[in-house]
Amino acid sequence: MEIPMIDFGELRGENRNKTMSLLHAACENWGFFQARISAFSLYCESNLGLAMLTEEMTGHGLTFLQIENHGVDKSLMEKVKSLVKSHYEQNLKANFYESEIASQLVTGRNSKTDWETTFFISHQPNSNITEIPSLSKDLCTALEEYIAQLIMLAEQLSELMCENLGLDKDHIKKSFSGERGPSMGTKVAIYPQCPQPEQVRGLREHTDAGGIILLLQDDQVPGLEFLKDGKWVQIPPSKNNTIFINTGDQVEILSNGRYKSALHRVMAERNGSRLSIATFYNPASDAVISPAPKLLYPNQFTFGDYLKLYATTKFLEKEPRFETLKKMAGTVA
Ligand SMILES: O=C(O)CCC(=O)C(=O)O
Ligand SMILES: [Fe+2]
Repeated sequence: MEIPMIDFGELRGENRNKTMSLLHAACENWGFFQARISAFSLYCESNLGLAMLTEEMTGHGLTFLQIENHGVDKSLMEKVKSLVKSHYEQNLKANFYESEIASQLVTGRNSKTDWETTFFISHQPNSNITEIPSLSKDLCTALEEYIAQLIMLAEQLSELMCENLGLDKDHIKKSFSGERGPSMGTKVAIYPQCPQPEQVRGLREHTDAGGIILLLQDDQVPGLEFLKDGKWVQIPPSKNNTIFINTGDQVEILSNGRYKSALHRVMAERNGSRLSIATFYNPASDAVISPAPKLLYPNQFTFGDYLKLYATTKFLEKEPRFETLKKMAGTVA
């Protein structure tokens, strides 16, 4: 099965409508897709992004030209992946294989554990990156640069989803904002090579609690699977410059069920350790979530009132009739 691929470069120019339709269909029918992006497409699409990018570049001594170059993004991703792998080898691997999770594998009592080793970085509203034990300065810097780009991508995606849903383009962002804006965080994970993968899952099946999830995953070792039409679909390792994206429970609620959060899991693997860096664009903990009023059917009207309206609109489209009913809500007798 071919996983939908959204090319962000196509969001400018003549293929925009086609790409927007592809994105909408991926959100409605799959709940996940892959994105081909470049720093250039991010920079072109979003004014906000441009401001942040400039700030970020200035902060890290990058020049404008380098960021415009498609290759920079790719090499940053490669750098992040390779530094995370060394960090695992040096700081996490030995502990993992000595841990209770690993020792329980022998006794076959693993149904309630996940064969993974992780750390979580929060970015917004507050960063905790300096508190994470043993992160090298290089890894810290690379992660911060990478994440700054992902924040732009997440916001851009939230706007595109709003546009496809017929909402104001900042609807998701506003809904996810508590006092201090949406929450963003990154889970850095390695699923260590597993001698008995049939005994345990890398990560048991679940849907994600939050909003939009952007995943940079291993380019060699597979493991991620999504449920689609009752069947588990294997997501192949990500080659080149692709990011894998899925939507969580809050997007399902906000979109009134249009964009469903899909069930997924990570299989443990016998042949190699799998890297995954998942960035979450989530509501703040004090954000109040509800389905977008525009996406709700009219409610609380009498059928008698409906019929009165119907009498004059029977041969017209039903959608404007529904909108009129919503405006009448509370005013009907
Ligand atoms: O590691 C992955 O590929 C997926 C991780 C995931 O589903 C999660 O952390 O919620
Ligand atoms: Fe997940």
